[in-house]
Amino acid sequence: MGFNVTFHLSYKFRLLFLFTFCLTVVGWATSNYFGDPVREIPKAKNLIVYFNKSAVLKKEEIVTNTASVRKAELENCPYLSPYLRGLNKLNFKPDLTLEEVRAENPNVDGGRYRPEKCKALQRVAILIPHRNRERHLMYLLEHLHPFLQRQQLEYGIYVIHQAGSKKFNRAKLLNVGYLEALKEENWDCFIFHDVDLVPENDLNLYKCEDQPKHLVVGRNSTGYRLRYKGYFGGVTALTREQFSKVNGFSNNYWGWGGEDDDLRLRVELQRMKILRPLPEVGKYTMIFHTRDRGNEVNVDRMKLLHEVARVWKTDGLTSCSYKLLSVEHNPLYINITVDFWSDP
Ligand code: UDH
Ligand code: MN
Repeated sequence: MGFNVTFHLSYKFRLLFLFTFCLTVVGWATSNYFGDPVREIPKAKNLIVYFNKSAVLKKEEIVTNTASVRKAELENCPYLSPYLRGLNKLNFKPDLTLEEVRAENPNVDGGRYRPEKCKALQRVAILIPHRNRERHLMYLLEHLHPFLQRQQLEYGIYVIHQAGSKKFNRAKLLNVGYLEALKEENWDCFIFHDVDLVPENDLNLYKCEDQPKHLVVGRNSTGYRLRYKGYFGGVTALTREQFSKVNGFSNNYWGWGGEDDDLRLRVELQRMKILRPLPEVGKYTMIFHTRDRGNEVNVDRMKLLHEVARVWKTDGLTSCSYKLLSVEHNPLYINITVDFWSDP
């Protein structure tokens, strides 16, 4: 009997509990509909954001997965890009800013780019010796980025900046550019590029051939004619191997002139031949400038040119010492700053 009463009581109690519980649940559930709408909206929003987040995450996973698959399976880009336009009249807007150039090139990341839809035929490092030519650099970047993208190249633009105000050394800066660029990518091809020469024709391909290539056949300032027979300055293209075979540039040309002829002699000593595009293709506009302070004519250049055959093996990439001050990945180019004057 005692057992029965306890059972009975506990049964009633359980019924009451169930009833109260149901009321609470119904109350809570309806409060979602009848409660303060302003308070409820963030809840719903959070829920949507949460679902979206997980959906986005999933999407990203899919994208990265297919991207890695795609990277392995990407077909080679065609020998001639379908985006080429040929000769183009250049226009240098006086009020252009670097910010605008940046906005026009959203696909460039830290000075580098690679085509999305195909595997580039070559990975190309553009090396630009630089000091105190910021406007020229801005115009070159403005034209070069879309130009190289139309050529479907994988590329990086390196600006090698000489610190201080002592004599400028274009050749040594380019050696530094080669050595430093190779630390972050095994580039196939190197384009040694004056900051003030802007290519007019995108059929002038910024890639390397089986022989060193000279890309500036003519510029506006010389009536688009080769400056002199054998001229090998302004813009040149050498593969990683071709440049290393000649031990790079000489490091001993301080001030203007001779270093490009020196490189030509090194190339010829290795029995390589210089290639050039057709005159219509190898056209450049040189942005007008006068001679820079710190880059006065090098009066020793003839003497140095007579020694190339004797010294090329010991003067070049293998002996290029420098003080690296910084490497910055700017949006549109990689800036390498060096000092040559604290060498022992
Ligand atoms: N450069 C600099 N800063 C300098 C000197 C040279 O950035 O202070 C770089 C730059 O990339 C330039 C390249 O080195 O394009 C070659 O130097 P340059 O443009 O002075 O050589 P170029 O042969 O002119 O074009 C020489 C003097 C021109 C005098 C014109 C008088 N008619
Ligand atoms: Mn110049």
